[in-house]
Amino acid sequence: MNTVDYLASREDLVSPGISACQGCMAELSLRVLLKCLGRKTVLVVPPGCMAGAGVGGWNKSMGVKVPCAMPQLGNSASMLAGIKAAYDLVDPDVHCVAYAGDGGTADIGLQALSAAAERKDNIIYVCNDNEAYMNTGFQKSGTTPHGASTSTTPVGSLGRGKLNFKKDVPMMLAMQNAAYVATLSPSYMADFVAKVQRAAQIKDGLVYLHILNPCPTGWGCQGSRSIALGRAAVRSRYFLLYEYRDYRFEISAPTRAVREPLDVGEFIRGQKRFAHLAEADIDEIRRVVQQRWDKLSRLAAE
Ligand SMILES: Cc1ncc(C[n+]2csc(CCOP(=O)(O)OP(=O)(O)O)c2C)c(N)n1
Ligand SMILES: [Mg+2]
Repeated sequence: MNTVDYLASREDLVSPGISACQGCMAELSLRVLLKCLGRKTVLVVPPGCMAGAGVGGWNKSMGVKVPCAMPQLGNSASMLAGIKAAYDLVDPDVHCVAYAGDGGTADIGLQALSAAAERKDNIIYVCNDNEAYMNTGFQKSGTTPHGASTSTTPVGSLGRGKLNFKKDVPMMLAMQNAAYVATLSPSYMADFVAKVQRAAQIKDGLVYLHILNPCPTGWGCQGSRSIALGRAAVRSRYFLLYEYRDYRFEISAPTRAVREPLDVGEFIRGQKRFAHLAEADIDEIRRVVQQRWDKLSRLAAE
């Protein structure tokens, strides 16, 4: 069955009326994730855009049609590990899933996530990476890219956006030998669905899925461009699609297909958070994009 027919045949487990922004890819990714995993899923959604949009519930009603709890921003993985331990006594096939933002993953919740990977807790931890603390007003996170203007890395007489480079959380989890690590983009749905289906089969430890979800409100672009931006991120090798399992890296088909990458400027231009960047700044981003690609290519060749 092709991806469109498959998704059309699956139940949408997210309520229709949640209040995410126009063009929010985090909402689309969550809908697809839950379509693939099905009703035998328990969700934790820490504070962030998705909880704020009503996924965790609003005015005594639920935002999703599966059990959903809101952990603290820093303890999604440990709370989920406890939930999983309890469900294992009843039904080990229930998927215990976290859908956490990049701030809650790369910064505040990193210790809990790393500990769950070490313990080999059989949970599915999904990072909704929109590259900043969006729900609270666009503060810089560990995964905000170099050069991006945010409310805590503003552009002015003292600053020109974020100075440091993006933390590479999926690579950290791979180096910790999590059971399955994958990077996903909602702009490449067939690849996205295949990875979630694979994740659902893993029984021997922590699954970490890292999704780059364009955020029109925070990135400063039109909602109608989200899918195209996600595609440009992959085609410029700004965001690399790959999987890790059993000490092996495999570059995924959409990234493998990029023979002549788009210039990363194609991804950057048109986003207000990068509007101040000069060509020399973009060169710096090009250099790191190339380094990351070279590193992944070497790892996948081993
Ligand atoms: C320990 C702690 N610090 C700060 C907050 C306030 N807070 C609530 S949501 C949020 C933003 C989270 O950002 P991210 O995890 O990237 O999710 P997004 O909003 O981008 O979806 C913050 C800082 C909190 N709830 N807990
Ligand atoms: Mg975020």
